[in-house]
Amino acid sequence: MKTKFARTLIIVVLIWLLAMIGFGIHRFTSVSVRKADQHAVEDLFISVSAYLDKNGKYPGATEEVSFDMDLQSDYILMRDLTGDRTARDLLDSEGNLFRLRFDTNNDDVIYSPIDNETLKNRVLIWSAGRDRKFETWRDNARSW
Ligand SMILES: [Ca+2]
Repeated sequence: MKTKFARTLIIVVLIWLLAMIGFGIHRFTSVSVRKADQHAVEDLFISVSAYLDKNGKYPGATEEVSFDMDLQSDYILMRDLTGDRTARDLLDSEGNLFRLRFDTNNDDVIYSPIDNETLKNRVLIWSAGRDRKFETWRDNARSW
């Protein structure tokens, strides 16, 4: 009876250990930034910067405002950016829109969405990452 209990206990512990190892591997692989999303962020950053240089205003930003605007890579922004009336939402590999923050009050400072520190950027772009959460940053692609 005692050995049967010990054997059962060993099996339960082994299953638990294997589950923890599996969970650890899953965690390890899920924190890295997807290369495709990082490339998409960089391409979008280049497109927005080129649009800004050419037009003297940010895509999707209607007029000068006293605050920095947050936008998403939806079809409205992509239509404005590309000039293509059939433009579609730009999605990351998890199906989420990218987020963009523009220095639309033109003070050469943007507040970081990570920690609210001031950054000397005109454009910030980021993704939600593999976990589809914008507030968890280890897996998010970003432009800065
Ligand atoms: Ca995330």
